[in-house]
Amino acid sequence: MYSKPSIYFILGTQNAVNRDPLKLLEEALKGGINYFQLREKGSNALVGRELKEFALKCQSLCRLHNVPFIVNDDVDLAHDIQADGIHVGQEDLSAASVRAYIGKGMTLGVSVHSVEEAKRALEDGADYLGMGPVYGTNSKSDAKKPSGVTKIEEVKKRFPVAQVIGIGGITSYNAGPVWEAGAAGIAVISAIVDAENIAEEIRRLKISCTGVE
Ligand code: 3NM
Repeated sequence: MYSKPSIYFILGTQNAVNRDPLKLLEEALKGGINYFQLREKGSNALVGRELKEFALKCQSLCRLHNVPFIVNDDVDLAHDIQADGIHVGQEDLSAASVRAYIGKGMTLGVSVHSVEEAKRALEDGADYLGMGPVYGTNSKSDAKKPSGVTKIEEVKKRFPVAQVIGIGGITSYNAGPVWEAGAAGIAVISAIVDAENIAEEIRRLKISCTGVE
């Protein structure tokens, strides 16, 4: 499903302080991202009708560029607006119950941190596994200790066909080992949000995979 190298951009209004998140998303779409996840978090997070309106705007932009639109955590919102996918963590609803709710047509991503969690997520019907943090990150307040690419290697060894997306502190400078560990994609927030030239950073993120099977 995930053609390598997939660049998976994650964004919420909290990541776009003093900036227009829709402009950031549009630039990233024009730059060639392959997936987009709306992840609205924190004390100032949009909720209710405002969140839905914002989500619909993100979804329209993604559709224009033919990029799947994935919602983090909020299964009801994803279902309501017919998102292309939903991503859940270990603390959220169980992957099995999410899969039962959304049916087969929607992509299901699950964050995992070990071979055991990966096994359960795959049995529960996950289409891809988010694995991180690979490196240190400032974008997730409750992030676990970075584990480098070791966990990705372990999961790929046990489940060679699993679609793994590495996440956490990844930039075009340090993405190489993540591809080498077998990731099909890398998910980023700050590499794109903080880039001086978003299209150029996306190009470099893709090039960082060149030569890696
Ligand atoms: N999840 P950045 S790390 C959303 O480890 C998220 O599961 C993580 O942002 C995990 O690219 C993370 O700025 C933040 O480090 C990724």
